[in-house]
Amino acid sequence: MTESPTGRPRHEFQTDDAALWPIAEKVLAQQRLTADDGLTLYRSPDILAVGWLANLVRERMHGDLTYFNVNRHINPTNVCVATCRLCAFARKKGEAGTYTMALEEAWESAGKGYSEAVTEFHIVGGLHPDLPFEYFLDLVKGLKERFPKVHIKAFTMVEVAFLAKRAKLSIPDTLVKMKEAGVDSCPGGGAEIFADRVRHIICDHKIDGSEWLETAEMVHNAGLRSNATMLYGHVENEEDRVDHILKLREVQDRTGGFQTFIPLAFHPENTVLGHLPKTTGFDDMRQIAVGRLLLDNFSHIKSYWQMVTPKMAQISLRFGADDIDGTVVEERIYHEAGATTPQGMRRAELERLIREAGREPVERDTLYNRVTRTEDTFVISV
Ligand code: V47
Repeated sequence: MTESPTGRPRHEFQTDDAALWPIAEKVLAQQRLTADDGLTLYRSPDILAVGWLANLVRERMHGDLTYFNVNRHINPTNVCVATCRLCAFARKKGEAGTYTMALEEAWESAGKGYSEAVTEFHIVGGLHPDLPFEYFLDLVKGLKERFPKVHIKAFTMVEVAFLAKRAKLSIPDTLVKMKEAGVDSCPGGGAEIFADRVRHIICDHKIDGSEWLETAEMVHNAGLRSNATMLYGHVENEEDRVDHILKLREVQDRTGGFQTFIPLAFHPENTVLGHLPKTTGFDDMRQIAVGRLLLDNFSHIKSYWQMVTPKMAQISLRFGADDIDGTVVEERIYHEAGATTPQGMRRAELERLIREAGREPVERDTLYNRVTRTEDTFVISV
């Protein structure tokens, strides 16, 4: 029997899968895992042992603390020049069902969730062929003017690279303008899977994996933090997943600018890949655990409840996750692709999910500072 980082007694590591023993030794000695270790973790039949190891690391880093935030999603347009087979959200210009928010409309819709005093606007949208760069800068400026305390997490690496091209600016110059307008950090989308073979199938015509990683590095060098995602459960294999995670780890070694890793479970409905099966609970939990174990230089692993369901997000808090994202008023991208989860959740419900998993809820802002609430506002302790 040993003592866990939370002070509770813990039984020793147990498994019938001999291949996990050398990995367990490394994890206990806090040594870095290799690509081969990653493959072993993906292939092990003993999911509970893999989860035990990831939980050990999670508790070593965070004890019982489990983060969530109060945020609102804004998707300014679904018009997109890319033709990603993975996506059910985007439409071609002129197609039925397209929308583009007028700036006033976007600012007004942002205010709708304000009764719970959101601390973050999460802004992700299509690559619109005609909207000028100024539209996006004005969108952000207008939000900052109206909601100066709210952190603006806007534009994935794919959008940053696209807007730079449209504005005929370098990426660093584009980032300067975004920061001046009020962008505080960037979300982690668009990473998908970095391997070219997979990217050609699921998201051809988008920046390639190296460009995504280079853009992230430029974002970090510009003094902005960003997140990292991985879309799994489509045509990728275990080697592709390990390759993706280790490429993120390499960038993080250089910049330290990633805040959290978010595995995104593929939702096939209404996409060109609609014939593919949905991910299973085992795969979702394993993905969280392998992410936690390989990404020794990432502080946080987020289990995005919208993607894996609130119930699985709760279980994931014992498989390596220390964050379940936020209230997420009002999600569109996964709901177009068949997600059956609610489009938002109240703060109290998130806290209950976390408490019932035996963890301690901590409301955070986007940069993982603790948020304290009074009646209708919030205070951030840095
Ligand atoms: O890049 C699109 C994914 C991403 C589907 O940084 C799909 O905190 C599953 O950036 N099934 C955009 N996934 C969302 C994003 C994000 C989400 C949550 C948290 C954060 C963060 C960022 O959504 C895309 C793509 O990988 N996506 N379609 C689909 N059918």
